[in-house]
Amino acid sequence: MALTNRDILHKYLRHNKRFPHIWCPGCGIGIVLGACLRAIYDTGWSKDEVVFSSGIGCTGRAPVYVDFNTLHTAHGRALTFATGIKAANPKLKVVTMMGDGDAVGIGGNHFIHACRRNIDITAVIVNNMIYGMTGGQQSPTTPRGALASTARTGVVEQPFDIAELAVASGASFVARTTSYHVHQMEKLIYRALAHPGFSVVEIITAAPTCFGRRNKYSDAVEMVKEQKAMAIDVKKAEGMGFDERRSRIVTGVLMERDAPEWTRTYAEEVRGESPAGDSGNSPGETTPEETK
Ligand SMILES: Cc1ncc(C[n+]2csc(CCOP(=O)(O)OP(=O)(O)O)c2C)c(N)n1
Ligand code: SF4
Repeated sequence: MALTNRDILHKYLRHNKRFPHIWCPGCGIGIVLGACLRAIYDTGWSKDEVVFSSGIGCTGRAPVYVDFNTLHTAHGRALTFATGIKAANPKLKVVTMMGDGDAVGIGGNHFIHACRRNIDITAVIVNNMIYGMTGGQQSPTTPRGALASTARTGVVEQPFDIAELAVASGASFVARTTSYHVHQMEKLIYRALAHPGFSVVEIITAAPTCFGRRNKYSDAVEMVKEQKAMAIDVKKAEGMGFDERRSRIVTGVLMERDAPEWTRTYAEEVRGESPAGDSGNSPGETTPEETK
């Protein structure tokens, strides 16, 4: 019998040892973590074959609370550790949860190269558009004009579009949603986990304390209502020009394609192993689709 949401959280959270958690009331990071756990449950993977890693930040705290093989590493280095683990043991299912600063600020170079390499890791990026843990400094995704502790009169730079950056850098599965769209979030994370290559799910996330308060949102509810209003499905956004797309949150799957996966290519071309090699979702192994 399938577990309820509550059972799934109890199955995977280190609730007896590590709680209470550090996240503010209304922060979307817990919503994203819950969706990750339900998606992992749906894959049928055992706790022992999952590696859950992060860098540093409020988002980076997530692995502390979950009962997989976990790594809480250095700011911006989540993908370097994840890459090392996947390279050493391609059978492991490696999931990395990062904040926007972790992923495309200090870790930006690692991010584009993980995309280019197309290594079979799932990157779940909580884009709350600010450096949360350190008190609200401008990040590479803070919108133009938004206030931050390091941008007292408003940000004067253009933000990165993380999902578009991932597509341009070569990631073979790229999707985006928001902390309002919880069911879509869970489905997209599941599809990313099932995808044999570097998969990215960017989640525009409400951070009421570090972004909302400074930018005059009354509460987290107002923030997620705005996400709902700004969201547009990727198919409906197809005819839009650059500026119009940038004024909305384009949601759904932006890229999904077959492409050579790094651990398989390495096994075949460097180690001389047979094409059926030992990458994460190799033929003959259990895939999420089979276990669903
Ligand atoms: C090398 C290094 N530089 C800076 C810091 C300080 N620091 C810790 S968390 C953080 C920002 C986190 O922002 P983000 O990655 O967006 O995650 P969030 O807290 O918003 O979830 C910074 C700058 C650090 N720990 N290590
Ligand atoms: S400081 Fe910001 S990102 Fe961190 S838990 Fe609070 S609301 Fe969330």
